[in-house]
Amino acid sequence: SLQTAPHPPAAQNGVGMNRSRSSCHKKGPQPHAVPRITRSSTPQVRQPDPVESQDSGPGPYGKLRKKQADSVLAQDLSKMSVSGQNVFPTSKEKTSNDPVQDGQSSGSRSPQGLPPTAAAKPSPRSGLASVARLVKLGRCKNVVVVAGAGISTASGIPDFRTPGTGLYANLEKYNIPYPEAIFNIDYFSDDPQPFFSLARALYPGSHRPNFIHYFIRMLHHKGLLLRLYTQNIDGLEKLCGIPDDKLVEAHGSFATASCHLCYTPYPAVEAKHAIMKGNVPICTFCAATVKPDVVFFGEDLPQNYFLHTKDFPKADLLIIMGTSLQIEPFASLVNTVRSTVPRLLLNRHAVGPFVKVPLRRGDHLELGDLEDTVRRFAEMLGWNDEITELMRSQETLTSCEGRVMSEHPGQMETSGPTPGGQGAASSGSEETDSETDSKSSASSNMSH
Ligand code: CNA
Repeated sequence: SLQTAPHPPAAQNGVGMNRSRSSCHKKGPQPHAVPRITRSSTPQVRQPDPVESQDSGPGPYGKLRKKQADSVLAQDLSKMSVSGQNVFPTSKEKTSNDPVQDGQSSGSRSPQGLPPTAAAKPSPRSGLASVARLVKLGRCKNVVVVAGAGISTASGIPDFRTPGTGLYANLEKYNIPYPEAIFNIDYFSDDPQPFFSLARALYPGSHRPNFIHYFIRMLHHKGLLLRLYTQNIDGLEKLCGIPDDKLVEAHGSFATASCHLCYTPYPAVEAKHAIMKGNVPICTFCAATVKPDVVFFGEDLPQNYFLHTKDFPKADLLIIMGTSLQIEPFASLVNTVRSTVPRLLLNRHAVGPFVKVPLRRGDHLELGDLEDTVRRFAEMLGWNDEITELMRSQETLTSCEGRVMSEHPGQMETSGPTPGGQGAASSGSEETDSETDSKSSASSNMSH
């Protein structure tokens, strides 16, 4: 069973406080037995690694499977090696071309933290290629993806921590004393404007999903996606058509809104209109400020977050993309897959457990621009054309929806509760996932 996160360290520096939506009786019967976990900006107690005891499970690296391991696969994955970017460097290539040494490319496990050139015998394949082989061999049928702001930078949404472009580097316009204040519920209570100005930039509508989102959707399309755990609040995962039951928006979203004090639901579309116009939406029940249901520091994560207790032990591949793994409980979550399950980090730099060398057996990292990396990954899997086609058909679908919406405003936008009941979901359609795409190919990059 899950532990509720201890008092968030964020609270120590005035960032957070434990507030329970459930204990505030948001709606209907709730609390006591309901497990809670709150969002925190710094690592808390690490969640236990379920690991060794479960190694005999039926996953691709379980003892059962190990006995019948294919030798090429074993060569790829169990050798302590670090590889070059996609290709094994020839003797003619200089050491400085070694991407891991350069701190900017791919690798698998390096023994005893030795530099790549001193590693036992380098694998002829990069970590990315090794994982692609696993997928192609049908060894990964329960893929869990953990994603962060880096998957949406290609859509034009800045992340938090990238120097220069990240939101944390551009805080002047928000007029806040420290970066996390923007998600501090006390601060919001006092002055909602900093968060509302960020919200105006992030509100779904002005950004489109990019190739990375559609790659994840393709994992689902192929029946391989167990679940996507995203920290993002931009709604692009839904917009690209990943269905609700495959998605955990762990930090909430703009799809619903409620009073930040009494949690009385408020129509999301009305909250959006008020915020976009620079007004403050007011709770009809207690007159406090309404906020979109984005999870602030110290607030409870949504209930479906607890699916992780089943998903992570079941995963046979973990892909971590575009996150600095600075926010708990996500940072610890990646340690809860079985120890023999491959973990692939796709990011600009090593983060979380991937910082430590040697890497855990089965850990792979591919460093560089995420969209480039994912395109190469898709290429290795032979999925590029399908993804392009999926993007084309989904973008056509959502632009049709957009037209309907502009003709009948409010009809498709609200997915949150309305005073009279549930609004219609605006998430992407799942229908194309159950059918073979037969539409004509077209289009290149639709990420903007
Ligand atoms: P972060 O701390 O800003 O980390 C982002 C990570 O992605 C960093 O390690 C970057 O190096 C990496 N990255 C960014 N762009 C690229 C790229 N093009 N190629 C490769 N790597 C890249 O953000 P996290 O997601 O780790 O932090 C979680 C916060 C951020 C969540 O609470 C979100 O709500 C919040 N956030 C969300 C959005 C969004 O919804 N799009 C935007 C900004 C912040």
